[in-house]
Amino acid sequence: MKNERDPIAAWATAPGIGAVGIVRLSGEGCYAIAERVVGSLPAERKASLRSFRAPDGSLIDTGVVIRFCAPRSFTGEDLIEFQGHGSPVAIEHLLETLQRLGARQARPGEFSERAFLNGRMDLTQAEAVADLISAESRAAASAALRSLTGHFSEALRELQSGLESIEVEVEAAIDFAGEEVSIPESSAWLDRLQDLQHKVVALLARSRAGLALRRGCVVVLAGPVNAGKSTLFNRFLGEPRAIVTPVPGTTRDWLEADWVLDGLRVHVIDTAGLRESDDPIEMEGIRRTQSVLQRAHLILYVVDDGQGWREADEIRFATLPKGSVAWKVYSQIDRTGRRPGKVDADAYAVSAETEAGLLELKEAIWIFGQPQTTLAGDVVMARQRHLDALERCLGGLEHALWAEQRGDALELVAEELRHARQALGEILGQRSTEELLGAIFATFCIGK
Ligand SMILES: Nc1nc2c(ncn2[C@@H]2O[C@H](COP(=O)(O)OP(=O)(O)OP(=O)(O)O)[C@@H](O)[C@H]2O)c(=O)[nH]1
Ligand SMILES: [Mg+2]
Repeated sequence: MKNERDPIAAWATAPGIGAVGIVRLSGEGCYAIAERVVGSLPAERKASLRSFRAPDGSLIDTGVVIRFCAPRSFTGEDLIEFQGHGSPVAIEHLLETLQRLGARQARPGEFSERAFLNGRMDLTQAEAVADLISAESRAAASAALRSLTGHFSEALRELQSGLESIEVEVEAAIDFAGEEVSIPESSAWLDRLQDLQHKVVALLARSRAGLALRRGCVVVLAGPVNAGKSTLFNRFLGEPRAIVTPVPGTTRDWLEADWVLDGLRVHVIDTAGLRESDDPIEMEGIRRTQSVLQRAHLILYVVDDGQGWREADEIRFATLPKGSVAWKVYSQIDRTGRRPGKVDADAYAVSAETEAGLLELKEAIWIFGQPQTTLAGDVVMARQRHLDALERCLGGLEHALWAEQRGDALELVAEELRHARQALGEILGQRSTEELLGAIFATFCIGK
């Protein structure tokens, strides 16, 4: 993303009538523009009363002007804040004047984007600014603040430097291979690698909980074809949203809906049944199921009790994404006569047809969702892209460990470690593309 420095202006307070209306002006040459509106500028960070005037000398408003000098400003550039009366007419007039004098209307999120590009904050912090503004609960605001003040970035940087030091040792072992130099045993860094892996899993859990604060607790229904997932989905929502038929492979695209369960915001997703298939449409559906599973806080792995728990289910269940909780749900028990309700710690028996056992399952989901949406101590505000990158980081660490255990070449281990570290860098915006930044900042509000 090119680092533009031209002066930009925008309304910084919420649009509409208010006690105070703030306009921000930032970029190269912004002092000269501001001087033509208010006369002399006050000293740095000193609030002073001024008249705001149009080029023809007519009065626009009176208010406080504050000057921030680069790099000690929100954007890291020279910046002026005009704090006038909250009159939409006066504010529009002021903005029009600033534009006539050479400033450009800021794009949504452009102030934050500049703050990021000028190193005032990393990408997770810039995102946290937007998340704080749009937080719908105190818990969400508090998690956003935790990210904004750097808790998330710190944890990521710690992981990065831990990984870096392991990489150095692995590289050294590669360089000195075969020479008569004593190199550290691999067990020295293996332990640390495992330790890092646990830390990534823990951070993933904190981030997932943060995402839940924004989106609600995400529950995904998955499992083999014809298990009764869509029927259960419809029962949860209380309406026939998903198509249900006796044909295996009915659901192709995944379906999602918001479900309020006794005051708990749940985002529930129905997916295509999992099986070996040659049908390209169904294969695509199954591929999508796999990607949707990455978003889950809770996975309900549904099987038809009549078919029972099969070996393929065991394998799929064991390879569900780490960091989310998975329960087994034996469905259609009206046809098998199994006792409804809790089977064991993480298994439930239900009938979507007769609703037997549904109450217990819903209660369990409700209890599960609670810590995710209440003020858990160290939750950090996160976004889907953070979770995706953390999952990729974890994948890299796992591959590195496997490669080591299999006795593969150390070059392979080093390569996997590098991937893992790069994934962390992406979250912080250290390796960001113009497209990614554009997509992130475009969702911000204007003036932020
Ligand atoms: N008796 C009985 N039949 C059920 C129950 N749940 C689902 N069924 C039937 O089982 C068949 C498959 O149900 P679906 O809900 O479409 O199953 P699914 O898991 O979504 O299947 P796919 O979308 O193909 O993966 C349908 O004929 C349903 O009517 C149940 O609890 N009891
Ligand atoms: Mg279905």
